[in-house]
Amino acid sequence: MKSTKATIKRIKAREILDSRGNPTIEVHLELSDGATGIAAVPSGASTGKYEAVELRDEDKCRYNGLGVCKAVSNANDKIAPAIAGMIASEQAKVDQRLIELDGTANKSKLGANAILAVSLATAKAAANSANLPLYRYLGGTSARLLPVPMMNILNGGKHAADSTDIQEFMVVPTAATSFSQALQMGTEIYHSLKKAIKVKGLNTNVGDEGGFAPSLASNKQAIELILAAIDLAGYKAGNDCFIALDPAASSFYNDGKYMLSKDGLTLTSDEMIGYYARWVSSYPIISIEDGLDEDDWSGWVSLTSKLGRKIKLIGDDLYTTNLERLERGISQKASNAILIKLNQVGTLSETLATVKRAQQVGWTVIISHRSGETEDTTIADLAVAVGSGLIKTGAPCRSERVAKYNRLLAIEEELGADARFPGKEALII
Ligand code: 2PG
Ligand code: MG
Repeated sequence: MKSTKATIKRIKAREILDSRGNPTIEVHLELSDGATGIAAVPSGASTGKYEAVELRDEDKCRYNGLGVCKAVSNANDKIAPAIAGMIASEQAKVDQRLIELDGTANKSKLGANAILAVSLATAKAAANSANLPLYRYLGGTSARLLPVPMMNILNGGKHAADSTDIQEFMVVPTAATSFSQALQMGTEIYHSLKKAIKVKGLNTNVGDEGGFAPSLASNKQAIELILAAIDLAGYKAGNDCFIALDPAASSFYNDGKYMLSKDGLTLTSDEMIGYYARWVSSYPIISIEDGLDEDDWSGWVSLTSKLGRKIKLIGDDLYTTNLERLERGISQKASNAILIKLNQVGTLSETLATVKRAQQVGWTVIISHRSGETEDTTIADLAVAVGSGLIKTGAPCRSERVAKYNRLLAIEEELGADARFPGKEALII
């Protein structure tokens, strides 16, 4: 067993590409005992306005201004000397040092991308130093709950051109008794969806998260195609599997109105809630994420009082994994669940604090990828570490999505008989 008192010795950051061909940052971190950790940071398209700052170069001569050379040099030249010699297993101290070094409320000085890459590489190196897989290092001996995958099989909104207003249509295979079986079910439904789309003469190209992105006549048509696909795969919607939605409503909210261009509708907050209520009573929908705009707090409160006992109402852009915003949501009863994205807040410790608080009040926690991803699989381990019971990491298509599913298969195998899977319990509100 290597020493867990190993200290941070070397940091090497570099610019790499994400799944959309945009630059992002990767950090290699080495400890005094030779253990290493590598972490790469993802990037969103439908980003919440309260997210920590993703530092970009804004140099139009490189990658249309999206280069991350500044973040890379911040990691190499400013962060590295400031945390050299710190004990890697003291994650909270390292993260606190990063927060102080940045000194801003939204991590705009050093960049949340630079800070998170170092924060995660530190945890991974410390796990390696302790000879532990990341989920065990972060979650302790009780970490053994595999998540039910919420598989985004039809992409719209900002993740696809001319598909649907609603950004994500997910299938959630709850009748499975293990993660691997759930993955199989969701993947079979994904392949059936391709057939169902083809039969209609529509295109089967995929969007940013690997889900199909046909040009549809309405938002409802997406649900109907998915129900057909579930049936075609030999499963029963509303029994074996359910549908989850992420409208990402901030992206179609304008001047106080929700504009559903595919449906030709311009709705008030109340009307938008009515729209969801009708869908929930007609279809086997178990959750709606970002059903309303990130600043429409009163709308969220009435949405939750109307549908919060039936389905999960998940705040993503609403909370941006931020503890203060979560506290407001808890006190106002603005939702009953939270989406967790490490790069919305910028350090592992802050992310874990938000997860802990949400779990403390009995809210559902869903660990999530971003639409721009890398081969980094940290979120798979994080989901098991915190026992979220749910993960959102795209379609079973494109390696940056599948890498997370494959990592969960490996964790499940490693846990063997100790592995637990929530199945239908993941639906409990
Ligand atoms: C979301 C995410 C991930 P993005 O809205 O939940 O699916 O999208 O990374 O573009 O914010
Ligand atoms: Mg979302």
